[in-house]
Amino acid sequence: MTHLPSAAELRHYINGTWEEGSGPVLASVNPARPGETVAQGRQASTEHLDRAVAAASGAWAAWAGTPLHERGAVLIRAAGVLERDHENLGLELAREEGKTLAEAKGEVLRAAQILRYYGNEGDRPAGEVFSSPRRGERILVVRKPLGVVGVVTPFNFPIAIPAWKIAPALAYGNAVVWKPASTVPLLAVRLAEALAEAGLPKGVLNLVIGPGSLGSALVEHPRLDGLTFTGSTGIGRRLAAAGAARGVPVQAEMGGKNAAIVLRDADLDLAAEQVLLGAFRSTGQKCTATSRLVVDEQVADDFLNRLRTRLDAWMTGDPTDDGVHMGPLINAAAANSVNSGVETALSEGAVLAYQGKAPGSRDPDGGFFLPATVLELPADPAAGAANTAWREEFFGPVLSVRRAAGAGQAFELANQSEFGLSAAVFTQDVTRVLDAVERIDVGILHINSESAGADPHVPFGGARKSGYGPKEQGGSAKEFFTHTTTVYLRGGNAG
Ligand code: UN1
Repeated sequence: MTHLPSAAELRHYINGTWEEGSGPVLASVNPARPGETVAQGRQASTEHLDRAVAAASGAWAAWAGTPLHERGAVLIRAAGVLERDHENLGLELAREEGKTLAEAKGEVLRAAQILRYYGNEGDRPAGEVFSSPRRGERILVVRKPLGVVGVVTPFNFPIAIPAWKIAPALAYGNAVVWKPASTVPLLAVRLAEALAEAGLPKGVLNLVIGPGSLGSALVEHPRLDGLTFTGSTGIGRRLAAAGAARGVPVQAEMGGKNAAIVLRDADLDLAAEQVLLGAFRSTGQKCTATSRLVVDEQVADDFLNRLRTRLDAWMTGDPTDDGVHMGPLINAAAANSVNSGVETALSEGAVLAYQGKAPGSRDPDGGFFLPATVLELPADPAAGAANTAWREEFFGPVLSVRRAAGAGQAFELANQSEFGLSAAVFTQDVTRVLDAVERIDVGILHINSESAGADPHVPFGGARKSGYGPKEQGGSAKEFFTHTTTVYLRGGNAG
């Protein structure tokens, strides 16, 4: 019998001290083996939250007064800690979240890359200088931190998304109170430990683990100066409304219903490989995952056959096993919600174009597995557009297909969504590419690569109702994590 690692202890990080919680027990389980507890502790109470906000509030001015290069050096040291420990952290991430070991280790390294990017912010321009219409004057635009920033993060990237919010928050001189998704608390503890080991001063980052109500209490807190969130559309909109009611800026990165568009001249093997990865890697649990496929009717059958051939070799199972491509959903509620979405789509006229194999769900200790599923939606334009699988984000391994008569119609179908996060276009024709850039209304457009994936040095975020507030990453991050002061600068003796 293999020896299971014992459950790690969950604690909260407040004002530089690791504290036990006082609320109900909170445990994260392995979604591939729900009988296995990965980490356990007690939830933080609102009293912990209050002290976390007070600690951040007391710490931020000194942190903001620390040179940006010194703040960055802490982030760069934390990146080194994650790189050093990425094998172990990757295994913990795969056991707690359910993505494959390769993806999990990759995510830890990605978090390190993000910390390094913001760690070097001191070497980049720190504002702007304008001419003045008056003699003897220059106009400067300088940036200042918001103060105490709340960070609320989702389960699907337990360390990379926290890093891409916390790193810019800290680099620009804010102090943070962080509430991670309660399904992946261990990786949150690991990121906080890495920053503590790197020498982050006490109070600058505070971690409180608990239920969603803790996130609501955070946005309602009178001493909060900003809140950044990634997660579901419903919760994001509620937090944004609560922030607006208090005059607190909110950045919310929410839903997607991202389309891959395969035109008739595409390299079909390349497209099939990329659509497979976009739709099914991480079990489709990415806001950037490909959940809609628009394929030119002239190549649709050929393309779908190539996709099926690849899906036949796509293994679903324990994500820490070799040879597995896709793990479970995060929990039973997620698996049930995806299942009922598929049932509704079928009842509305969708046809099962492919369904893979997944470990049995009858085993009481079995994981929250679902098979990779491809649905072909009704050809009738109104019925296709109205189908649940075309409109709603399932956040699971389900791809919905519609056929288009040429590029023009394909782009129209791709735009048929309230969301506009990312899209992927497959074509070899530069004229079609230029047309896609003009016509497809998304925040992130991939040409001949899958709809997911993002580099830290360029903006990330959606068009339409996918996001609220400034975009993330790259030069965009400062739009949320700082405000500007415009300085009319004149000498004392402008003669
Ligand atoms: C990616 O495409 O690699 O929650 C990252 C999400 C996004 C991150 C996607 N905010 O899935």
